[in-house]
Amino acid sequence: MRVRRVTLVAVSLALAGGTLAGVGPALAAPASSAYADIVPAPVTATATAGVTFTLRPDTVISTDTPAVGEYLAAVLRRSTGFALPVRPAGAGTPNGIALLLSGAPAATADEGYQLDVTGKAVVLRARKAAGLFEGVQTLRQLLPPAIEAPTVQHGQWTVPGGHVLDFPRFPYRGAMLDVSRHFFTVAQVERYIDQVARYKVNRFHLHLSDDQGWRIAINGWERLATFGGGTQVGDPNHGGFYTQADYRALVTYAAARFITVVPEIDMPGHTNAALASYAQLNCNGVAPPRYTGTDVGFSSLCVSKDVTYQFLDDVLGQLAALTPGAYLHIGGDEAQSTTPADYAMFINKAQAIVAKHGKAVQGWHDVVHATPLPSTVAQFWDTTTSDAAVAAAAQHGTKLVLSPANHAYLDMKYTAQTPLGQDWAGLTDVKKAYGWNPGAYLSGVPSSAVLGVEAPLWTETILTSANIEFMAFPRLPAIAELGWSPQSTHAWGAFKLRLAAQGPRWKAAGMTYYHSTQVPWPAGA
Ligand code: TNX
Repeated sequence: MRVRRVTLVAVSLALAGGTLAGVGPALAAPASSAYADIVPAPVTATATAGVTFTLRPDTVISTDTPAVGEYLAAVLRRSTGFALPVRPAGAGTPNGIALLLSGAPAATADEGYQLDVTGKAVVLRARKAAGLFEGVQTLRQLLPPAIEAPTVQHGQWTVPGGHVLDFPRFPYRGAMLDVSRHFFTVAQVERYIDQVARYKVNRFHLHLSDDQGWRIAINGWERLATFGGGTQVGDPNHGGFYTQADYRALVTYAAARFITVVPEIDMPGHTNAALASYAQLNCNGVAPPRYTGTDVGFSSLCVSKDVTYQFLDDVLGQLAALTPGAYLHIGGDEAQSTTPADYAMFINKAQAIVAKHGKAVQGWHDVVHATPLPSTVAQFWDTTTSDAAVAAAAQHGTKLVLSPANHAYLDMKYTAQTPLGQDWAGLTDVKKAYGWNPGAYLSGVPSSAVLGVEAPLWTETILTSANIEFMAFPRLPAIAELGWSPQSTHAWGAFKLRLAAQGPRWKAAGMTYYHSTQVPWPAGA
């Protein structure tokens, strides 16, 4: 029998000379093909017409990477109710589902994978366990949406035949959650980590301290958490904090999803919770009251006191010991009550302390006004596309993570009617979230200076997991796709169709999302 291979993704279309804007229904993938619906868009994906793999109760997951095999089995068992035993990979032709660290092309590098689905087997190959994990996320999207349900469903669990070769455009694909303005429990954070992992996000930035609450226990400075953690926006009586064991659990949970936690202690501004907890951190020796409003830029650690640097050494030292990732985020944004000279001196000292504890600094892009160490990463958050100081730093070797507030901030309202969120950076519906190119965004900053992208979710107006999901979906997948997919796949017309196909998956998973009118969601999703 002759097998018809339909090339689905835009890369191939571009090679064929088609301009992406001109891709019409005739060239577009068949609506029925799940290979056209993968988010983020893969490098190449081809469906094999007439071929289907069917998951059965006794389908074996054979693998040389049990952690990823067990992860996949756990995802699939929830909704199928199947046993799906996980076994060591044997010699010979794989059948069932095989996850293998052999035979993947070099192009798959650290996080890429190759997926082949035939009538007999689903074979996922990668060079690293991270690649198998990302391939598993693709495999989930090739199964029917009900696969995402938390309880057993009746269904035909089929995967259409085909081939995927895939690897990321950028190494840094991040999501940030502000647990300071409102506190979120370990379970709530884990729920969000699971949701972002589906879209191949590999960094989780935790904004652990701000004016309204300090959220991590620090030995020797107990009041930071017990007093400074006792408030949140609009609530002087409730807050919360993570014990060091809680934080370790989050790091472990993320690591099992190949996500590195980037913890942030914001300084020298955004520190009222610390200043309220310890009078000696204030230049005048007087602790201010705790703060539950939403202003920014009014607080500062006392940059001229020795105790400030002892404090930094203790906090950053303990955080470094708890964090396997290479980076500690020191904030550095909106330090409006610190003079430029004091700011630069302070950031330089903080960088040295982080380095002493064996880590590198990530900071909001304001840190380029100090003297960035070669390892320092600057995270761009402004709404402009040109910033002379950032461009100069990039030319001198500073690497950038891009979170332009008018595209990537998940706390911006979608429309004027959105009940949650802010609008200082403008209204951001999903087309705008998606509508930029991280490789050519900032003038004077070459693509080679860009490590990747991050979607921050600030939580002044966000109180629940449903609130998080409403603001993150569908925009988080848009930012994740900008970080993963080749620029040649970038086309709003195709992306909105891929997003639409995610709706039923989110619904099956019990997630909340914003039904943007820009996306043709299927009926009932
Ligand atoms: C700006 S831009 C902030 C946060 C706020 C956010 C609200 C930046 C690094 N900081 O402190 O929560 O706007 O949208």
